[in-house]
Amino acid sequence: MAAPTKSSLHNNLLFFFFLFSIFTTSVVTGAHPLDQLSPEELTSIQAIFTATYPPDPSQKNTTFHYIGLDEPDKNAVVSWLHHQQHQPSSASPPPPRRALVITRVNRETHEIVIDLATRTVVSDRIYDGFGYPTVTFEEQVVANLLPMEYGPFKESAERRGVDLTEVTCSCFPAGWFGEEKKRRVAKLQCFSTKDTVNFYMVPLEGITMVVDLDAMEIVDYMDRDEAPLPKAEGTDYRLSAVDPPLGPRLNGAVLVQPDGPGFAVDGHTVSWLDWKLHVSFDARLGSMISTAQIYDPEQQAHRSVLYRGYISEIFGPYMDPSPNHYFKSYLDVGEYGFGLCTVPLVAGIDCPANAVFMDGYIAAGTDGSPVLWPNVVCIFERHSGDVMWRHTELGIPNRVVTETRADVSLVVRSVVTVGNYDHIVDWEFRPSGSIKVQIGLSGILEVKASTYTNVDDIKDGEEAYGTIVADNTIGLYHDHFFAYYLDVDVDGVANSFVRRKAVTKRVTNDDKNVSPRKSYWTVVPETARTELEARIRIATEGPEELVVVNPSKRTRNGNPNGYRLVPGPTINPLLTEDDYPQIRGAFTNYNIWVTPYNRSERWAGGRFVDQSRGQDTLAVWTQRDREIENRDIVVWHVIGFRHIPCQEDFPMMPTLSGGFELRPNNFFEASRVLKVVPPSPVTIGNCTAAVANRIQI
Ligand SMILES: *[C@@H]1O[C@H](CO)[C@@H](O)[C@H](O)[C@H]1NC(C)=O
Ligand SMILES: *[C@@H]1O[C@H](CO)[C@@H](O)[C@H](O)[C@H]1NC(C)=O
Ligand SMILES: *[C@@H]1O[C@H](CO)[C@@H](O)[C@H](O)[C@H]1NC(C)=O
Ligand SMILES: [Cu+2]
Repeated sequence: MAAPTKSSLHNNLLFFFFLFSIFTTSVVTGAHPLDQLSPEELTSIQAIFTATYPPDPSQKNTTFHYIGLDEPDKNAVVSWLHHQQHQPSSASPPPPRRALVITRVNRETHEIVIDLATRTVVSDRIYDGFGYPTVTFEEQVVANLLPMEYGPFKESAERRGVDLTEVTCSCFPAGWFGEEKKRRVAKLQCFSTKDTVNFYMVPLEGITMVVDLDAMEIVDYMDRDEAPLPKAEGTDYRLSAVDPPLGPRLNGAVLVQPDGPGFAVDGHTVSWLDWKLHVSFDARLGSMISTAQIYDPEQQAHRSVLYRGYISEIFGPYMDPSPNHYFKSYLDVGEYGFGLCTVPLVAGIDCPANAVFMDGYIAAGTDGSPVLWPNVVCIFERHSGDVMWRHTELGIPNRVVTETRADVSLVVRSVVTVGNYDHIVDWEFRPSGSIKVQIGLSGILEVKASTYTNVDDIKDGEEAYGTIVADNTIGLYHDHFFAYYLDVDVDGVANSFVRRKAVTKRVTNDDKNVSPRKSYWTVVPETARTELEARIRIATEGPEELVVVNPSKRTRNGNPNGYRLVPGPTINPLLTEDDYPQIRGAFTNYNIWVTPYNRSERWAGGRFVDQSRGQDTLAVWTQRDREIENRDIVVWHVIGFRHIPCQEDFPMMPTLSGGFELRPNNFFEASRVLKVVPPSPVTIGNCTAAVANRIQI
């Protein structure tokens, strides 16, 4: 989000992935129709593609921008799953495995669907609307090197006293600012790597290039508003390079699970306690949770909760309108690919010692062969040190009753690094039946170089568009919006979205009711009938509880079975609705949207996001105001962080986290944690797990 992408950081990563690109074949027993494409399938797609479109030497080579599972028919997946659970002995045919392939050939974007069983191209559609597919790593690598051979840039670098061997450049999406003409371009800006790996803190301010990505050449050059090169000293974040004295020092700890992990992984299906969920990885969307169900011992059935959940799009507009920065308004999922930008997790640190890792494969670039993306997802039991539930009872004469239970949950994590920003993406499943979704922001701030070194340097009438975070360094104001796709299926697909509004009532005294109270609040539930009735700006609308219910299923006490969405941090956009970035990021205009399920509507910012013109966003789809009552619905939750940088964000940012929760609401007859058996105390050899000591005072 919000970040220069590509860059030498990614060059190195690409190199790293190539080292891993010899893949192994494994036999997957628990195949699931939503499994990501396997390396064998990707290789087979490559062969089918080449057989159908023999290479034409007279033409420019094809580039693959996306290869992934073509979303199977939901009804077919649901009935396959149902069959698996109820008649596991008899085989049920899974829906056909199909791939969606997005290519560019001769400056045209193709959307090709390939059937893997019949090995045929089912359809090949040329997309000639606005917007382009995800930029490939290879394109970025090539584009980022263009300035090194470009005369005007070489002169600018020399004038700044910067050696070209100590320069790295990054591609930035160009966005759309009202231009009529279509041209597939990106912007380039460069940084100094002299004396630091944290080159983002040392921009060659004032230089912006435009590169035509199809012709792969620089077509526009600007060098203006030059500012001094900020100093590299103190920016390097590697422990080995941090200036002493270091401190404070942390003590170590170990996590051991003598009985092994409490979860099982079969193919891509994870079982833990009563939960069963599918975890997959997509080049565009990154990690995805699918067909999450919870076993209900009372009903003796697996009950559906979440058909699919993932980050559908992000929006990261920056607030400096000047020529070198105005275009920074990122839609990273569609522009760069959250899967493509997913990085290998560091065992023991990014994920605890008891984690299990999953790999992904990505096929993109000129070749289209599968490349292993190792350790893209980790799954672990979190022993958080928090309390799952407790009570101390002091109300019974001569007795004290204390019951307390440690909180244990199952976390599915991935890390997406888009240029400077790192996103820690967590899906946490709890014994209570709740799903907590969290995003952590870390990495490096996006800065611009400036003549300012002190707030007193900013004269009246001047704007810094950010905070002076270090000498000659401004951390620009910006927002981070995350649009989550939540295809909630509360015990079946036909659901409704209910807004339980809390309203103040005056106490009316009559003969039967005489109260000294003047007021109270009560609940007025409103079921949203159509899309426009379900759009919510949380900050400005009254207090309400948001619940997805299954209107045909009730508890014995008559309450509709539901799952409640406890919203995350929300901000409202402050750009005007006619501003180009906001037109493209219009899916952030509300924090909640509900749409009828439609397999084509999966990406909140549209299918082709790079240089899109905002014609294919969630905000546009919902204008049809379709019916959403008692049908298969999708909830879109847009959370956000307004980032006013501060000096503690320099030279790197301590993680800032926030999230939301999907919590059972009259889904079960009673608390789901009452009967959860706590873990036995752990003993290793002669040691017993440490128990906190009393501090003597
Ligand atoms: C096309 O690809 C082939 C094989 O990778 C390569 O040798 C050739 O130079 C490419 N042609 C163009 C025009 O890029
Ligand atoms: C499904 O979504 C696509 C894209 O927004 C739209 O063209 C189509 O009409 C939708 N189908 C239905 C039944 O709403
Ligand atoms: C530790 O355990 C071993 C065998 O399990 C035993 O021989 C030894 O005495 C124990 N040491 C202590 C300090 O309890
Ligand atoms: Cu930020």
